[in-house]
Amino acid sequence: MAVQPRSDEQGYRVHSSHWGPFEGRWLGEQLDIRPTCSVGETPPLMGNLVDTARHATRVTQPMIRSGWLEAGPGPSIRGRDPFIPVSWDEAVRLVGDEIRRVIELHGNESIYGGSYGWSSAGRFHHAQSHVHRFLNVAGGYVASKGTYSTGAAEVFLPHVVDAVDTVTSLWHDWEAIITGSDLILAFGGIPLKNMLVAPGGVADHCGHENLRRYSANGGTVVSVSPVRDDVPTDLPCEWIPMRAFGDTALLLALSYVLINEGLHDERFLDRYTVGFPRFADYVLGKTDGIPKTPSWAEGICGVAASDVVLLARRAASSRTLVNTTYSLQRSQFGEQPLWAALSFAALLGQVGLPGRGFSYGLGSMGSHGKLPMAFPIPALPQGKNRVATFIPVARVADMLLRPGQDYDFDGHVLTYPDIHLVYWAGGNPFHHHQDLFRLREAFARPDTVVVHEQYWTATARHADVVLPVTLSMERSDLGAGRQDTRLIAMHQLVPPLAGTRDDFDIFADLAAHLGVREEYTEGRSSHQWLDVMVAQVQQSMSSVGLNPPDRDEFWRVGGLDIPTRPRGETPIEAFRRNPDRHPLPTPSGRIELFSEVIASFGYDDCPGHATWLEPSERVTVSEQQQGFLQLVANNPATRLHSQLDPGRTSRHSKVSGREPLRIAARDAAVRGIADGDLVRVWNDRGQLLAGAVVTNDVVDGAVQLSTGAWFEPADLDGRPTCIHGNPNSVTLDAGTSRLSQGCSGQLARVRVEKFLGEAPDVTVTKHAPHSD
Ligand SMILES: Nc1nc2c(c(=O)[nH]1)N[C@H]1C(S)=C(S)[C@@H](COP(=O)(O)OP(=O)(O)OC[C@H]3O[C@@H](n4cnc5c(=O)[nH]c(N)nc54)[C@H](O)[C@@H]3O)O[C@H]1N2
Ligand SMILES: Nc1nc2c(c(=O)[nH]1)N[C@H]1C(S)=C(S)[C@@H](COP(=O)(O)OP(=O)(O)OC[C@H]3O[C@@H](n4cnc5c(=O)[nH]c(N)nc54)[C@H](O)[C@@H]3O)O[C@H]1N2
Ligand SMILES: [Mo]
Repeated sequence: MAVQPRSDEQGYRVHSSHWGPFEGRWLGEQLDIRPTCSVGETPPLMGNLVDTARHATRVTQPMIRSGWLEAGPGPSIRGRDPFIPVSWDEAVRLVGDEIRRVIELHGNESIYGGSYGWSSAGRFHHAQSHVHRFLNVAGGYVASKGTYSTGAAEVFLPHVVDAVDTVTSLWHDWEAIITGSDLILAFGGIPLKNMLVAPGGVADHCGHENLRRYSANGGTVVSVSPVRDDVPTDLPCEWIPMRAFGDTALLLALSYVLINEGLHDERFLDRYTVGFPRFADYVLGKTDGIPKTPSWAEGICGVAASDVVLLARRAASSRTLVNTTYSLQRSQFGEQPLWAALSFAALLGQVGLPGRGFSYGLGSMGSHGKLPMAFPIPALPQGKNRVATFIPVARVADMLLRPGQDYDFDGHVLTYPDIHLVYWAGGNPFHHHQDLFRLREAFARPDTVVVHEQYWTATARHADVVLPVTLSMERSDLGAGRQDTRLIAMHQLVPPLAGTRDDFDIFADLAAHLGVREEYTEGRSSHQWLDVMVAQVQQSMSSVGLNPPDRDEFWRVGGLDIPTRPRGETPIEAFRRNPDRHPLPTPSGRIELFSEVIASFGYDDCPGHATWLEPSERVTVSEQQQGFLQLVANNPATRLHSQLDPGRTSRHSKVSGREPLRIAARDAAVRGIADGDLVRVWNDRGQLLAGAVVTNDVVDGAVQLSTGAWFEPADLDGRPTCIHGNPNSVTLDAGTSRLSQGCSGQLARVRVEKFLGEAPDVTVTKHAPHSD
């Protein structure tokens, strides 16, 4: 597996991205890329790097919204005024003075610096680390907690089984799965597109190969999903087309069959779980009069009752792994499908056997299923935040719209702070948040919005101050995923675009303006910080008995291999061996099919055991007959989120210039929609235009439209419309439940029709906004 990236005589140098390392050579306008330093398949996302470094949508100068410059800070509808270029000195003075003004008048608790987002892959030039470190030396900020990725699971899973990190990175590895199981019941599939990506990048793209080996070894992946290609179509995987939102009902019915047929493992349930009797009473209908039978579930999930019975028996007679992708919990009541899956896996009695039982997130990220590195890779320390107030990350619009209002979170009543200044670096809330037209209203509330961006994203367009930053490939950095095999020496490949600066240098100047430069930089330049981080890695290597290369050799060779931790006994295997000596970190030390703690909170949207709750966004069979469709807004195959949307791979996937929307042939036919047609997708919250792809790869009643098309709001026939196809124009902005308040953007109820009007051209991915 040791592939040696190198900087060769033809001018190729090593760099990395969230979708893995590559060698690049700058040709003046374009990048020539060789993916030779990663193992396995080349992610199509590489194509987006080729022609975007000098794209017309780059921000090339500090820009100030004219209304803010003229009228001064204050609430205002953002996203309309032209921008006025200013010098860097002027920009630093304006932003520095404004931060000081806000702190003096309203305190640090009026600055929102959560700044959620993926930014770029390097360990040092990591925008969030910098913005947090800067705001910390400036006295602190309101932070965000959790992620859009797994917000519900992060709060919920520790109550009933273990921390998300433990479950995703320590419970299961591919080798054990390949040899230890012969059936993966994959809720949300194991999508290849998602395994090409991880926060620190992926040097070893082994997902497809591992699934191939799994099949070759006699294993079967049964994907339960509204979309066929959530499992590789070139492998003999099975697809159970299920209506989205159907998992909880299906899993309760699978549990019903086990209990009804005496196939559940009572010995396991007695020894390793609590709450089975309460759960069983509910499943059998003793508590609410509704037995969760296969025919009951069929009415919700669309899987034939007879197939549910067969699937339950098959799971009971196989060496089974029940896997849940992140997507399941990124929708209303997202805690429930996870709890139902964990409960079903517990009934099967295989939890804690290698490669079997319950898993969360396999297929959602390139890191899962791999062993962690033998030692941690250094990161920029963020310092200490003196402000204790935080919000669950996906409650950002509520926070801005409802200062002073109380809300529930994980057994606590919290209060939204009154935010006057929003600082964002390395994220795109006008891509990632739900109900974007509502977010526009929310972004009208603060006095000032400062954004560091490389491109004129919708978030940059909704700022008062836009500070242009360098691309990852315009600077040097270090890159590594936590569960990967290599530390990448990320060489600068492209000269920085004139007018742009590194986030670090911008914050260093702002810190100087506020009199805290030394605290922020610790007297180091970015190159000196990189030297410190390389030295830390060298030290870690020596401490595990390895002989590290010296600094120059590291950069010359383009990286170094990092050993993984030996597998050993996993925490869940230890628990199975001896649950008294190795209890789970739950209140009972056992898997909780009923949680006294959660029940004690009294939340009707997250009761004490896995429960079928009817989501308001679910399209029922009768609503489908009335013309509603279930929108599946999943993560894109052609991009990472919204990053580099104008790039080659993303651009080529567009249909009639808009984001592709896949619709089942039958649903298209009744609407007179043909392949390539422009369609209008709408509900009460807003509408969007997309390009139709008619297919048999989505279940009837669903349409699939990935996230990430750059949001381009317009007024079309009096309705707020994204003319480019960002699904968050129509998604619901509400927490998964009062317990976790996670993002629930994956699924929405919409109507779709052929668009017959005059469609404005998409401009957001073509050029910068108008400036004076
Ligand atoms: N409806 C719906 N919505 C979703 C999801 C869903 O499934 N459905 N998925 C959610 C998930 S899982 C996630 S993680 C979020 C992702 O949401 P985000 O992480 O916000 O999305 P990105 O497009 O990665 O945004 C990163 C931004 O940082 C900029 N950037 C890159 N490098 C740098 C840098 O070095 N410095 C600075 N200053 N900026 C930089 C990029 O240009 C880009 O605009 O979306 C969420 N939204
Ligand atoms: N190429 C690429 N890879 C990525 C990302 C990206 O933007 N692009 N983003 C990364 C990030 S930040 C994250 S958090 C992960 C996200 O990982 P996930 O959340 O797992 O990814 P998604 O693609 O949103 O969803 C996976 C699949 O779940 C299916 N699904 C949707 N609703 C339901 C449902 O109700 N039930 C069932 N059973 N299935 C359903 C959809 O068909 C979808 O394709 O992906 C990571 N990987
Ligand atoms: Mo995510």
